[in-house]
Amino acid sequence: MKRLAAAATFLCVLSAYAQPVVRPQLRTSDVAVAEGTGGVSWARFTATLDAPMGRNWFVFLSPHANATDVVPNQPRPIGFQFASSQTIATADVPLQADSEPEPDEVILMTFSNYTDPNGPSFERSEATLTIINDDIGLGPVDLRTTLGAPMSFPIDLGNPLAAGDTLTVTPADPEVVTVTASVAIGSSTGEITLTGLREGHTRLVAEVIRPAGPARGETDVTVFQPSVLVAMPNTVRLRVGEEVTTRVSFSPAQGVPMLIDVQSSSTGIVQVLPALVSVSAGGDAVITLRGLAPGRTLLKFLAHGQQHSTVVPVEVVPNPGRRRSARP
Ligand SMILES: [Ca+2]
Ligand SMILES: [Ca+2]
Repeated sequence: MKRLAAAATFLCVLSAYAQPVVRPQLRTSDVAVAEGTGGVSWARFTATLDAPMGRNWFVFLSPHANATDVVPNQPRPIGFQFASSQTIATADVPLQADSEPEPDEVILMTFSNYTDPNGPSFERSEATLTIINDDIGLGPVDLRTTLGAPMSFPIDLGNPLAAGDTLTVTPADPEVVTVTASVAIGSSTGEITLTGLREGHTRLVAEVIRPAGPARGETDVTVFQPSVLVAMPNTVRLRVGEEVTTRVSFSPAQGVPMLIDVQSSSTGIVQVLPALVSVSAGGDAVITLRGLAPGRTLLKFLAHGQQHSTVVPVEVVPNPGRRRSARP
């Protein structure tokens, strides 16, 4: 019996040497994706095993703690799920797909259990995710400019402009505005200058074509005729206690509502209601004046954010009816 047992042990040891345990090897590649714009976008890693694991097996793929563009606190873990006979699996990383221009982000993604002796052997312990900026900032969201007057505003590319990059800024309708862009090589910010060629509306599109991927930004531009403030009537005469209305508008009309301040040089002679009015798009605003005491004053109408103003002389005369009624 002893001999038989010894022979069996010898055969087992021999068998173990003859069939060494071979762990499958896991391979994965680095990934580079454009960030995306609006909600959440996804970066997909693919991992391959050179042989099936023979059992279900999962490995986490975790972004480095400093990663800013990976959506945190996901309900489902990020990683590779291999079924028993499976040799290829994918892991999707959720990205914050915002519209902010920002530099490309390089994130180290680490396998959670790459030292597990019961898992596969890992070709490497981490992979790199590069999130490529796809956003350009173009100053205000809605630009308004006066016909013929050059206007400048900032442009932000997110990444420094490289010599091999191509920056273009083009209007959808080249008959409405002419545009020049100025960003120095090695800088991420610069200036755009546009000049209104005719009244109208167009969309401005900025694009940087880089070897790693394009970035894009858009804004709306509206070109107006130079306009002046017009008050009707342009002189006012009223009695003490009397109320009259005056109207103010832009000529030519502006395409958006505009705020107008109304100031009186003597608040004791005439009361102005209201002192701040909004001129509707393409329309006018109504101001009520009430005579307080006999005298002369000047009403000044001032447009917010523009150089336009106009002045209306006002005369308040005594009210004979009131004088009579005041006598016994
Ligand atoms: Ca984006
Ligand atoms: Ca962004």
